[in-house]
Amino acid sequence: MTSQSIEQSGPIRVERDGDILQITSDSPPVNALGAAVRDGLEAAVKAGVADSSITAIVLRCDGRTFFAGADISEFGKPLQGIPLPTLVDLIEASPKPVIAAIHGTALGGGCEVALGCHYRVAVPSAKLGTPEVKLGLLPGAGGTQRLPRLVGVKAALEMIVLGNPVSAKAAADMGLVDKVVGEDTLAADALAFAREVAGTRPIPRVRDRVVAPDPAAVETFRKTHGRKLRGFDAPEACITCVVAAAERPFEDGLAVEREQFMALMNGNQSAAQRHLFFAERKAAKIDDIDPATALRAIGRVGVIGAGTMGGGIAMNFLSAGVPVTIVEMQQEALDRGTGVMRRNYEASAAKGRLPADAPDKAMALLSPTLSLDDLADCDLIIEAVYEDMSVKKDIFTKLDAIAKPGAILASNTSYLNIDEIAAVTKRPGDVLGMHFFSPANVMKLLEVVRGRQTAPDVLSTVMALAKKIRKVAVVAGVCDGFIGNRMLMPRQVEANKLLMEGATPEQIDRVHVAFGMPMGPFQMADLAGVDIGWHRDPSRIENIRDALAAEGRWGQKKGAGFYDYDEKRNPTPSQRVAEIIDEFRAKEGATPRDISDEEIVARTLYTMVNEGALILEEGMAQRASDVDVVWVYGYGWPVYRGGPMFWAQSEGADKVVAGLERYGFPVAKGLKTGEAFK
Ligand code: 3H9
Repeated sequence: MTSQSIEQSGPIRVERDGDILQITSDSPPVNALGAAVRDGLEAAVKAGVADSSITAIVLRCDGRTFFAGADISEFGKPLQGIPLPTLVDLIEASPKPVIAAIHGTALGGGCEVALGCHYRVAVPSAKLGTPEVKLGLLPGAGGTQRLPRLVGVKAALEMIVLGNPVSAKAAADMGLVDKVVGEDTLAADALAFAREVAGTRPIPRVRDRVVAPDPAAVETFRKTHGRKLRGFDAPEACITCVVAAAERPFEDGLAVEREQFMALMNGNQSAAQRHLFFAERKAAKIDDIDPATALRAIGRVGVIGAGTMGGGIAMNFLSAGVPVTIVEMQQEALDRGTGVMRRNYEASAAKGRLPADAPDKAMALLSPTLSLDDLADCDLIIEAVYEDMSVKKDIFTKLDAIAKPGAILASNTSYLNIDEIAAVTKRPGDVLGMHFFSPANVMKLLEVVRGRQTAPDVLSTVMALAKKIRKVAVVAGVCDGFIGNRMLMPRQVEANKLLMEGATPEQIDRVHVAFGMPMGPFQMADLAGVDIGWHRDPSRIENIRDALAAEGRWGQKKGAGFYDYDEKRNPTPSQRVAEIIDEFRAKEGATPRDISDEEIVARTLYTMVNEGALILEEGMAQRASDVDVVWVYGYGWPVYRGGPMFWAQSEGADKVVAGLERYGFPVAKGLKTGEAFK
């Protein structure tokens, strides 16, 4: 390249190559469109337009990505610099063609900047998308009006309302990208492209295009995705804007977009979703460990147990290209477990979620064995057998003798004491908990349990590995049930007490579903199995759950649990369960009374918040936002409520405290002092 006269102003660099002006942003880590970037772009574009020797402008970014969006950390603060929509309009109004040269991820405002440009070229690995909906927002810099004009209503709905990015090739197929260029020659190819189009008149502007309304596509979209989007405000606002793009002139559509965007931006849901965006990233940081700590190399992982949990855990690593040795006690169980894994992969490939050769590739990395001794060359060994302390101690004693020095030894326990397990080894510093959630190959959450003696580099290594296998990891301390299951306990206890006092399973579940949970406590019991944890002694009936289990009402799998189920597993309230509850009430002399929904909220949700505050007080979680991440990613707490601690704060701590006091619960100090929200 023969570039001349390089000028740098803040994050924006401007250089000439003959009659083409190249504008490059260098704003790590992701070239977010903060005020300095926007102002620099404005000045550079204006300079290019004003310079009569320039015939076209190329816009690109240094570093790992094209603009990944507006700067989310600026939201909710007073606006500084040129607004992004104005900048996009300014680019589009340029009388000289502007070409976006895209690598990495052109997301949100980044995609909107590209849409304001007159042409878009991209490398094959680039991705383009409008993920604002995942932040409870919509593309607010003209994206809802320009994207449908370029790709049609159907494709725009998919991109804007679901928020998933598309590949450069898919973008080219739908008309969003004009040319896919060489992976390693973006700058040169973009310049060459700019020379080709420099003289084109009229300049193609997306705003001048017309898109036909497509009510059928809107209806099909709603039918297909309505359930998944239940409770969220942003998807409906996105649909309104896309419909406006097809039905109204460009400027009117922009006005609709602005109004909808501001309503979302000022609402609670977006605040909750933006909170989670940063919470998820903060969770990866360990307060008292130097981020530069050298990590241990993990070349091979061992998994003990090829049941549902062990198999799911192993799949995470195989999918990430890490070889796994999996151990079972019996050949039959080993074959069954590896068979399930293969079938899971094949089902995903059949649905097009994985390339056709992915199942073979993943399974080729798996070494099944019946011998623990084969774990000797593993760098990380995860035990995933059933929850019994003596069994776990026995395994860790054996592992201590087998594992190579420096290997990390992890237990997948969901509540047992990691320190007690570590104590049977001569290397407690190498031991920690890795609590996966079922199905382990699907659920995003990983609770990483830090034992009293867990070494800093062991913890850091596992947190980094979690990112590699695409989990959201949260550090928890050693306590019964860690963060997630510990908070489940008060909810369960209170839900059962409420039944005795007069509530029905349907009422309690309804309140939880209306709140936004995927299901209520009794629906969850029926799905997981009412018999889980049952002592299997039909003569010992201590509570309603025992009574159900003793009658074979084990939940959905038996067609009966807290509800009756038809052959399609549709639930109906059960007369028999009502009788069992009545019998228990009579036995305990309980007189049923009317229970309000508000009481259910206070006793089953505020008590969880209270437990979260205790967890923080005891130092079992690093920060309130970690508790939120656990409940959102592990238990289906509604994303738009930001997690239990965020929700409590937005409800008002005073209200939560008053609710807890009204029903006689001792209130955690942190809820009164505000410490519970830090
Ligand atoms: C928008 O554009 C609205 C407009 O339509 C309308 C405006 C009027 N802002 O994720 P990573 C930080 S809404 C600020 O770990 P990766 C992130 O916090 C925006 N900061 O990297 C982290 O900081 P730290 C629409 C951001 O490689 C660091 O960068 N765009 C932003 O795994 C690294 O991030 C989106 O929603 C941002 N926009 O993934 C895209 N993005 O190191 C959001 C990132 O201190 N971003 N940071 O923890 C992403 O999806 C991913 O970050 C990305 C990279 C895929 C780009």
